[in-house]
Amino acid sequence: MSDHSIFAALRAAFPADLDATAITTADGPGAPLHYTWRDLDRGSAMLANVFASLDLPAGSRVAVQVDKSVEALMLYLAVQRAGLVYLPLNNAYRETEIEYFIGDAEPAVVVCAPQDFTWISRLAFRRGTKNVFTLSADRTGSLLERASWMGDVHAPVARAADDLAAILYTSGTTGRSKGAMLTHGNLLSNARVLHDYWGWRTPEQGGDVLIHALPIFHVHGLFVASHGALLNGSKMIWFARFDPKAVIARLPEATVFMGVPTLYTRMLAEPALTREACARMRLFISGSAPLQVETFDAWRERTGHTILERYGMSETVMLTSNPYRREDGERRRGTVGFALPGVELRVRGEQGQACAAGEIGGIEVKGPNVFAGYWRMPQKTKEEFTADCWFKTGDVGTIDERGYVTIVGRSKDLVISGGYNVYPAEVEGFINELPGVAESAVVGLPHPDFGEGVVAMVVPKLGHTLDGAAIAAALKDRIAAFKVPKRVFVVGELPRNAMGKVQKNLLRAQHQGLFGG
Ligand code: MLC
Ligand code: AMP
Repeated sequence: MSDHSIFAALRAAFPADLDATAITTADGPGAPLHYTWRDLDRGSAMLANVFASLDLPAGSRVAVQVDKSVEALMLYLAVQRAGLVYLPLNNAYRETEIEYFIGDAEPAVVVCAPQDFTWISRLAFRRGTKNVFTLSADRTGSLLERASWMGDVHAPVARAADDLAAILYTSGTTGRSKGAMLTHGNLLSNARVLHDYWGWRTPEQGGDVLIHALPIFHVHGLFVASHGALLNGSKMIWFARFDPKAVIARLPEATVFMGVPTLYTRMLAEPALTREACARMRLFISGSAPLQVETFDAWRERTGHTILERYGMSETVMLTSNPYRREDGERRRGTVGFALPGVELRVRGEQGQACAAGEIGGIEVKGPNVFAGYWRMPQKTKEEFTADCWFKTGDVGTIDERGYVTIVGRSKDLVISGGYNVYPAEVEGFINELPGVAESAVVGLPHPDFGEGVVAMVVPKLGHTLDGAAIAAALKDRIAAFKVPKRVFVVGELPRNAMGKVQKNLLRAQHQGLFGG
């Protein structure tokens, strides 16, 4: 069997000089800290030896909800090195959300922040998880304590292309959250394609330095950004939190930056963002949410750089990208570029018929990057693929004659706020459980900072009085704060069509200018 392990590929790309700096922290406890490539190798080996010492069955899941740190990245590498399955969890998730993920994925190991140990270990042990460790951003916690007793040599476990590497939970338009199963083949093929397509530079070409300012529990920060730099043996300037002023101050040392649109609009609000600050930069990449054409234009005007917008999702990693090289075409604003090499993308009408160039339809994809299915949901998986095995993305768009893909909307009822996905059905479910609530409707409205802002309309039960702010406060205890509506309106009834379906388009139109977006 040839080895398709994502870890092996990343490790093979480490530079010959293992004592060169791989990562410098820009914030967080003790910053600046300098980690060499040898540190990444030894650290991931020691952590992988912790897993080896636990004698875990093949395919065991390691669920991780911790603050961003270089050690958290090493933990990810260690899970891959040990041939286990990584399950990253957004650190905004609350108890109800975590309980579901742990119950569904049945991880053998859970790693959490020390301050969450009491409640997470309680629910993990109840669900049969035997090992719960802690990891803090200040490099304390039981995981590193255990690792410090371990040897720093570990033979990476070989993996086949279709072996599972990670499970990423994505909420659904209806029902429960689904765990998208990504294989080593998915991650590796995508990382290699992006490495080539975005022209990562060899040391002879001057090399690259990535500013990493995204969370590492979703595709964008974990795979696209981290794999990108590691697979090129490139240094990262590591931000645990995005701070526009601090990031701009480090641009002169960097060549590549990746962000969701909110990061770009927040940097544009800083006078320090100038051509001079960006003089050494080679590439700015945006994704995870639509980049407004105003942002694209303002960025070009201010910095002289044309943002490269790309499109992807948890189930598929990256699907399309605007061209990097001039000879491949221009970076066209408002589009997400071409299907990446090896990715097939088509647009289909509601009856499954092919759409002509420029005609709007559902975006369907195929390729080595497309996931292996939803964890323990064969029926759901089947529904999301066409009979001829194309994955239905739930995004709606067009392809023009040249092959540029434009996303015009979503068939899935999804709000993307600051690059985080919020499924209205999930939030409505939580609202409807609150006392005195008859029903609710959640929509996304244009928001100048987050792109879309979550808003709820709530109908009280007969004889009950409700308060919008109190509803938002009650939700904060139950769901991640980014999902909590920024505004809650108490209304007499919801507009419905003849079929009884809530007309969310009317609600959106009615409140369009709420955030001044
Ligand atoms: C934070 N808040 C948000 C929010 N982020 N509200 C709505 N949407 C968001 N995205 C709220 C918090 O709950 C809190 O509310 C308040 O804002 C301040 O929190 P904070 O933590 O200080 O916020 P901040 O650090 O400013 O975070 C904003 C952000 C962050 C834009 C930097 O959201 C972020 O890093 N987004 C990136 C998401 C990402 O990586 N997506 C990739 C998904 S992968 P309160 O009420 O408590 O004050 C994917 C596939 C692909 O989609 O194609 O890439
Ligand atoms: P997630 O499930 O968190 O991976 O989010 C994936 C979704 O984000 C996609 O299905 C798209 O709806 C959206 N998305 C990602 N990149 C872009 C982009 N560049 N433009 C518009 N939407 C995007």
